[in-house]
Amino acid sequence: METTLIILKPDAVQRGLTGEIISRFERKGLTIAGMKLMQISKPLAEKHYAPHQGKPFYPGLIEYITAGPVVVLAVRGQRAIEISRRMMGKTFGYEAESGTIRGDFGSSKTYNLIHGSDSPDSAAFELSLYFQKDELLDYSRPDGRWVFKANET
Ligand code: 3AN
Repeated sequence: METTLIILKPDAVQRGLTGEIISRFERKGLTIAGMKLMQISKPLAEKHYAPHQGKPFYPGLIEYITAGPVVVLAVRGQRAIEISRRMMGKTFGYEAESGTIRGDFGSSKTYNLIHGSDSPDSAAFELSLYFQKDELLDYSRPDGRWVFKANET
């Protein structure tokens, strides 16, 4: 079982797309283990995007992610990291395939609607940035046994 950090970025909130996007994770069968509406501070954004420091797009990235409220989610399930990345689509909306979140709703190189952790290590680090341990709830969905078959490899 994996838990991944998803952020519905300021453009997703401002464009009224949060319900649509959260609904996609729910319908995929993943479990929402944590969720909050918040404004990301500059220091928090700098911690999150430390690996991108020094890149030409870094200042714009910090400005964008701190520009307005975001919805932060902890999404849980078998292969949750890989599944979420596929659901998001390629980084830029104009390259992302239709059927993905960015492909269906994004056209920009900057405003790409959603962040999702790209590995187990980054998921653990990013979850620790945005959630206290007691904000992640451990429960299972009653339909879960029809989403993931027991002992499926
Ligand atoms: P992804 O979000 O698809 O994992 P990363 O991790 O490569 O993409 O980059 C992190 C964020 O940095 C992206 N979400 C995007 O907002 C921004 N970004 C990455 N590359 C560029 C670029 N060449 N120009 C502008 N923004 C970029």
